[in-house]
Amino acid sequence: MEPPSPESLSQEQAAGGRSDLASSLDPDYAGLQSHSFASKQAEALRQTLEKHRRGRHLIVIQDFPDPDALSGAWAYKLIAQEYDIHSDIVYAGTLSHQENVALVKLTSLPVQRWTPQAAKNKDLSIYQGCVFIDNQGTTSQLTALVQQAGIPVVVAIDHHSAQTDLQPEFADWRPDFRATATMVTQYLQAGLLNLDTSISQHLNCATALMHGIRSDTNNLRQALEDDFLAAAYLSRFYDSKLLDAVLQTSRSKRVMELCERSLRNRQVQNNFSIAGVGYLRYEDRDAIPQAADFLVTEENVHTAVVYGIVRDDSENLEVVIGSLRTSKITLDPDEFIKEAFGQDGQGRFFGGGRTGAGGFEIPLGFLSGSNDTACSGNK
Ligand SMILES: [Mn+2]
Repeated sequence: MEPPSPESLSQEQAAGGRSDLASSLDPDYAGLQSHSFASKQAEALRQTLEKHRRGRHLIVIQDFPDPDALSGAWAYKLIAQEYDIHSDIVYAGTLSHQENVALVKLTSLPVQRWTPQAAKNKDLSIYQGCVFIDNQGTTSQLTALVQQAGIPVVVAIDHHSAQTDLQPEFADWRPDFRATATMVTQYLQAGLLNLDTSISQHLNCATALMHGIRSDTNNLRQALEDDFLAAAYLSRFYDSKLLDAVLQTSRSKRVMELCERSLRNRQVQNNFSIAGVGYLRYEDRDAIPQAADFLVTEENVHTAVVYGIVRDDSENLEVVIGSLRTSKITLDPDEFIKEAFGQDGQGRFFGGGRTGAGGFEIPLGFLSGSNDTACSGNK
């Protein structure tokens, strides 16, 4: 039997009827369908932004932001600026991946770290709205604070499968998309912001978006037509030397050591490679996905899972965190992780994913069986 093509897989995963319709049409027409959907979404976003003119919004990205989230949030901030909306991009965890640190530094990406402790001392009443980009609030420790402060969710733009029943004023969910950066680039193409290469912020943001698309599509190897079209558009504005500089950052010694540990500890069974790396420092947790990226390159391995234990001192608890990487087209990381680990007492999943990649985070109390609700939710 023929394995399903990436396209048909993504259509199966797609929400709503749009892709079902598109799949029955010829490829060119399907492209047009996607285009008109994108312009409809851009128009809806424009109307929402218009309503919030002169407001101030908080853009929340995941605790450990990746290039897709960082660049998508930045482009969104620039778009919102056109409507005199001032927004602050914040994350609660750490920028630990060396490439992400380089991206932020080299492009002067306007992002702020708000630890949950620091966030408690912020005056949140200055924000009339909250925005989630490349996430749905489930991967940020700031979500609870924002909700407690009663800040309404104005916009949510994401390509992960639905994680929660968040009801933003404007929602753009495209689980059949590889990258949020692609979705946001389509807003630019629809005219929400005209990029201008004489403005260095625009040039840098276009470069960041290019990096975001590349990194969420496995260097374009899993890219779909929309990603290539978005990248082609960005190619008019981005700075290839700057992107080169971001990509040339080297791995830290600790990342190398963790890759070595995962290589030593791995167990390969039925094409799955699984490695526990024991305890690691909180700020080194981005080494886990890098180790998984590495293990999945071994011959006869299609899926790698690397996990370790980090201590979250602010909450005084230990958390098992892990990453999954797969090249197996028929394995849906999101489904796999949700099925394997289930939900916590509040119905929140311990993890999720997108095409080819997924991650999870499980407080150790769950594994020791002290949380009965969570355990029963797993069955
Ligand atoms: Mn993403």
